[in-house]
Amino acid sequence: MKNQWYKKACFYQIYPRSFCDSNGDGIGDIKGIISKIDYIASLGIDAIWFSPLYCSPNADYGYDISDYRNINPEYGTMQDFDKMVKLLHQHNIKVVMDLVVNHTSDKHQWFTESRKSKDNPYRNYYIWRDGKGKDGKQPPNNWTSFFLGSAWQYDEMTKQWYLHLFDKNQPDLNYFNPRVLEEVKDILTFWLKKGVDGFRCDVITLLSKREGLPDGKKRIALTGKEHYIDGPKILELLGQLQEDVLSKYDAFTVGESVMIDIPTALKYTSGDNPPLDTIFAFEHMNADNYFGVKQLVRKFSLKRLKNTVGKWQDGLYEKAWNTLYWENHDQARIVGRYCSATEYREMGAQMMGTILLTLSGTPFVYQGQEIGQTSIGMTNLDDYRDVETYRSYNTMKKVFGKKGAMKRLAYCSRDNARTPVQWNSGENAGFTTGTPWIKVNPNYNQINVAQQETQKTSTLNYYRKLIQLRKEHDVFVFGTYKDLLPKSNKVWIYRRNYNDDEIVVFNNFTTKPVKVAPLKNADEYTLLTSNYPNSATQPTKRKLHPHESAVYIKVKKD
Ligand code: ISL
Ligand code: CA
Repeated sequence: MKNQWYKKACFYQIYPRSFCDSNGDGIGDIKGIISKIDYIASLGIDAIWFSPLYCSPNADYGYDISDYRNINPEYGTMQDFDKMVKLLHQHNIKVVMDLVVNHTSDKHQWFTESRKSKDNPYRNYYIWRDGKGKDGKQPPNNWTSFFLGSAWQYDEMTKQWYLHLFDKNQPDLNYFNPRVLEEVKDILTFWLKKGVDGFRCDVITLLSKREGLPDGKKRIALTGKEHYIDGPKILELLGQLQEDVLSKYDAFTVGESVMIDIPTALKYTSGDNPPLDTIFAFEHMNADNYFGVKQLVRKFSLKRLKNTVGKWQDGLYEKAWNTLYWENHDQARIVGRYCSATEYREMGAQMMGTILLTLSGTPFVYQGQEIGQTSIGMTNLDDYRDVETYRSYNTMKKVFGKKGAMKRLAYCSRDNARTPVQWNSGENAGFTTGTPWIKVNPNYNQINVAQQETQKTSTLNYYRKLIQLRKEHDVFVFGTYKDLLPKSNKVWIYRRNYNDDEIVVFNNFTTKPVKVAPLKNADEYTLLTSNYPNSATQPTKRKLHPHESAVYIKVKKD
């Protein structure tokens, strides 16, 4: 029987480049992480997902891997890594690695070999095709990249095109070739033998492309997606990884699953030996855009968010296991998206934390979220570092003009999440003594760890409290979910039941007081926690404060 430790666990995500720099080169590193282990442990989290630490030319900062078995020298050595894992394990913190195997870097030896000639032994590790048109100068099909533009790159050397669903420096691996999966098994085994506890599997549902690579239906974004999202052989590939490697180590997996619906999620995560333990779904991150395209910014709607979250809470309940997240290295900070970044900023950050930690699924807290860091919203194009940001800017400026494009970047660029962790009010927020690789958010004087350590009511201490409560009350983890006011676009009030336990969570998404009706038998409940010092002690008729969150628990009679 598999050990399902992850169900009761709370995760922390570290994006190493921006966490803490130990040697003044402006780049976060493993020694920096080691120096913060006591802090990480003090959060009460049980596991860490590390964004890639492997060797990478940094076209996509680690999501383009040139060596799967070594640590990026910018981050340290394998000895540093081993030491970090040992220390984390001593603190009972599990280590989950990023597994990026839809593509490699174009500097990976497999690819530098592959492109040399059509009969190179590595040719078939990637997806090469002849172009269309008289001289073969048109891409083989109409698929577009996640980073916009064609998903094909022409290579002079052999006069063929290779597929890249992401940047042109990230050629897609060819899973039509069974050798490739064998290589992945070896990579997994290598890290599992070192003692890591599992993998966050990057864009894992894209591995299997449809035979013949047919043209896709034309769309605003991701033309071709029906031919590789949840593709024909994907479950078989994942099944093999489970059977031959992962199950032998009882390793945990969470699969990043772009654009899948609930029935598809269930195929991956339900049943006795599911291909994945759990997935990251995306739908709930689209409450402020049109068609799931983040650049098509739209006013946030609480109703949209609640509908989506509710659907997933119910859809997976007792069938499969869910994850919960608001932030990661690909999302702008949640403060400023789903709650106000100006008025009642801290209350909003805490409200989003309350919801994250009182729903069903495994919560993931992204570095800096626990202090309510906000998006930087840079206005100068040169200050951006992210490849996706540049590619999306180039497309957007044609549609929205330069100004419109910059405005959208400021709102949704991935670099919003990649500014350094704000440790204190010293130079560069205490992240580095050198020049940071990406700008520090200038608000570090108001928002930083050191200051929040000293305040009882800080967002940091609020997260700690909620993480602790989740451990103490199984109803937080395993309870049913019911939205008590699904039609409201102002408040989110839900009830959760598990055995004889019950909690009711109140959240005001507006920055104004909102009147709420009393719960039936309000006097049977008591306040467990809230983000205001003066929340009502029982869920009676009253006004919720701006961005107030209050968790009530039903008192047991005996
Ligand atoms: O961030 C996105 C665009 O806003 C997403 O479409 C993102 O590209 C998608 O979620 C896949 O993300 C993962 O794979 C990418 C990498 O750039 C992301 O950082 C990673 O999380 C390619 O490896
Ligand atoms: Ca460094």
